[in-house]
Amino acid sequence: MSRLVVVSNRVADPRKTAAGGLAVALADVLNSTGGMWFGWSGKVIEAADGGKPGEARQHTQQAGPVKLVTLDLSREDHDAFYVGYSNGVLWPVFHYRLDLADFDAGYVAGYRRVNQLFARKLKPLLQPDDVVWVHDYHLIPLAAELRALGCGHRIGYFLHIPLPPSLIMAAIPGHDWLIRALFAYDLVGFQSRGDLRHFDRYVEAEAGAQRLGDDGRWRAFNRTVQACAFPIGIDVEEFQALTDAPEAREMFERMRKEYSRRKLLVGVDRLDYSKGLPQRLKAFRELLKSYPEHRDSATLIQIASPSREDVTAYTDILHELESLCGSINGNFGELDWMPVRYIHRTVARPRLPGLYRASRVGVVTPLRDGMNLVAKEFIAAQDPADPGVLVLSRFAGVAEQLPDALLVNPYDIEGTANAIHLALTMPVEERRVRHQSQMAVIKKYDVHWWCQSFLDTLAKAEAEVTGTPWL
Ligand code: GDG
Repeated sequence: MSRLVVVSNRVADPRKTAAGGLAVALADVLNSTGGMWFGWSGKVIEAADGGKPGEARQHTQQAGPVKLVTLDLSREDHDAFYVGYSNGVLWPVFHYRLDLADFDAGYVAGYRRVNQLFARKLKPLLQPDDVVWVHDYHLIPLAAELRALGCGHRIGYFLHIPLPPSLIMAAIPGHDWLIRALFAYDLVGFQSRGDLRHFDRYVEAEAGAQRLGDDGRWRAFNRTVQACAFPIGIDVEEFQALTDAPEAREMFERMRKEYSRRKLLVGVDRLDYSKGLPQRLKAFRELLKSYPEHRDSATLIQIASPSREDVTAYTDILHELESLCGSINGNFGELDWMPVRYIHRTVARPRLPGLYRASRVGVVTPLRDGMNLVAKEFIAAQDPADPGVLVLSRFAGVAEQLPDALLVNPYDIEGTANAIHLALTMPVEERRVRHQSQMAVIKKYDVHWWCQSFLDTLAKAEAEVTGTPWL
């Protein structure tokens, strides 16, 4: 059996399950075949401490059968590669936010430099039969850089965030370079059929690629790549076990007691402009305005865990949220009722399932999302006899899989308020039927399915050995 090498921007210790579903699933595979996880350590070396662009300090640690290899990046590389290009260009554009992108030429140079650095450091660690699985937008050109160094390995790539249509992609200077780099992989995976369609249309129209058969294979730039959709799932069993554990039960009991005559709505998100938080609060305000029967009753608990605080767009959204919460509570609150509980902290993972289960409505309304795992966690944590209702943005990848959620357009504030009202008043029979069908989907397509189906497809992909420099 070949050894699996996972490459991602951040590396998680597979012995620590607190890291959540993705880390657990990857750890399962890595533990069974033995393997290596390679990526950035999360540490930055200042220039004054010897940090130089294009250079890194490397650390190796054995975690059971898994070797963890991490790199400390120089300040200059970190700022251009991570803050600049990854989070200042690719993240906003791939989430359709051209207005927030900052196309500084220094950023793309840093992005390329760090991908070359990763390739240079990884290449000597690879064994001939290794299968390499690269994750996410930080590392699009990694396979191209590895190929340029003569790597003929089987290399797969999974994009966790959406891929926008060609006209949006085209706003990125050098977008053709990014898509060409994807052809250095043997298999490219997307979250949804919608994203896959965007890839297909781009490569056909802009790159003159030729479709080979109906299994997602494309030929261009002297290479064959297979492109498919692999919607990521959660570890349903692990999440249900977490729901039954003491910490979640205690959270559930506490919430039920405190809100005994009220109905809870819950939102759990990283504080990110893609998650549609201001629109969600406005929809909740609209609900209280248009449906007065929910005043003094419906309570929205919004957890917005801190994220990327070194990027300006994130501090702007923080202020907008604080002001919206303050005005809703000021205008609608009573002495003994606060409509919005806004928590700008990370809540311990074992408590989340209890919070989900105590809530009548899960509000997952991103403006754009690759998949969105919170929607699946909310479903997994419900009591099948008295389940809550999911109000879900049609612009999250997960909407393709969950047509029985109440699908909304998050930009339509009134429409979203109406859907929340429907969710709050839905009879238990209908809630049960909807929950049952959603549960069947998330169980079938769980994170183990995702991992296994990606790796099986990669194992069968038509691997080509090449030393062609791609860039
Ligand atoms: C990217 C894509 C895709 C959130 N707040 C807290 C907390 N969380 C956990 C949730 C969930 C995870 O973080 C968030 O997952 P999402 O899928 O919603 O979103 P992204 O972080 O944007 O992830 C996304 C995903 O990759 C996987 O491919 O689905 O579309 O954007 O597990 O529970 N966990 C804890 N405290 C918090 O306060 N413990």
